[in-house]
Amino acid sequence: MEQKLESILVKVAHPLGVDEPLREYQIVTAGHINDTYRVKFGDVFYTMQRVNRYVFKNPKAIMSNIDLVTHHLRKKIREDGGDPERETLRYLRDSERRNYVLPDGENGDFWRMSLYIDKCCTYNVVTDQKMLVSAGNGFGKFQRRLTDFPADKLFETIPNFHNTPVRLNDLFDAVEKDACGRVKDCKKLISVFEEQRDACGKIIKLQQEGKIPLRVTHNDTKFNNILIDDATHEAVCVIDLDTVMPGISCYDFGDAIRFAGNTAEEDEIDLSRVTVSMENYESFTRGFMGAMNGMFTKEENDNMAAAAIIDTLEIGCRFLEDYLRGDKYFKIHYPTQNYNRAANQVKLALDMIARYDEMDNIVKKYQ
Ligand code: GN1
Ligand code: MG
Repeated sequence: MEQKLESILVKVAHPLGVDEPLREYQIVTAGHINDTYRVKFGDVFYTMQRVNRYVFKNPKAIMSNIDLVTHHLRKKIREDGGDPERETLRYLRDSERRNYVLPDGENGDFWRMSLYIDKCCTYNVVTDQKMLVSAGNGFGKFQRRLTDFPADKLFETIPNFHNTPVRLNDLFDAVEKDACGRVKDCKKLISVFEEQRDACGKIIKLQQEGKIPLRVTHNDTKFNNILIDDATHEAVCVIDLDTVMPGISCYDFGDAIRFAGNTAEEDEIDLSRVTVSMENYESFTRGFMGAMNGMFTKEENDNMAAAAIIDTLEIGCRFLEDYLRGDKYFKIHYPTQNYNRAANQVKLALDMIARYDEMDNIVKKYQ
């Protein structure tokens, strides 16, 4: 084991009341933002994370949100006859009830530690439709259980997180600055964002006009942000609660489709493999809409399919912006990965645009 990291893990665990010896740890590679480790102290497994302070300017606000939301969820899960220790995250606290540790002082690394939920795992690609219906159901239930949560108690941890027009403005600003001289290689992708710019503002405009409600949403509903039970393939627990804040339900649907509806991985380079799987789309829709059980408004239902397209373009735009600015936000494992991710999302969005009617009809079937 690397000495330095090992001693940091011990230093973080100690104030959280974990004094057993550190037996093992593994790096968890899923996720583009935080550093995640699966660790074992004594006989017990935990998840430990170093929160990315470049992305999250106010990590204490995130932990306050998580505290309130998981408390509310635990109550709801209990009422539904579920197991709150398995179906939502439990962060450890220090003697002053803080659910985080700053081992090197206020401005140093920001750590947190949660109980590890065993006998389940996450998937990057969908291997089984049952998992997907259940994941849709899990993300839907997450929203349903938060419908009576007082949203004004939550901090907006990343402003304009799903404000697609603002995201596009940021991209065009990066194009103008061309900090790394990369614009010349991205002309084709940039032109797609220029063409789609107006269409991308549709949902946020409806929300601003009061026609689509703000709800408490997850905002990062990737398929690998829900734990799936090893034996039953049922969704167990929604994880990665960093971006839970007031948002638009359609984007939670759209983001899930962007990831789980893709026939290839998010950074697949062979774009002929990148298409929207209608089978995956329908499975997720069935689970998600079923869990919300008619609670969406007409405007929300009418914009679910459009949100899948807009969200796919939005994330593509963020990957491209990051590539143009020099890969400061999303972790990369090789130099052009953010470019490849952007090209992948654009290809997927164009495929969705061609199949919009089919997607919209599937939502109508389950609304
Ligand atoms: C990031 O950390 P992770 O991998 O769950 C990002 C999401 C993007 C996603 C793209 C805080 O999520 O918004 O949709 O990558 N999270 C943040 O895969 O920016
Ligand atoms: Mg995340």
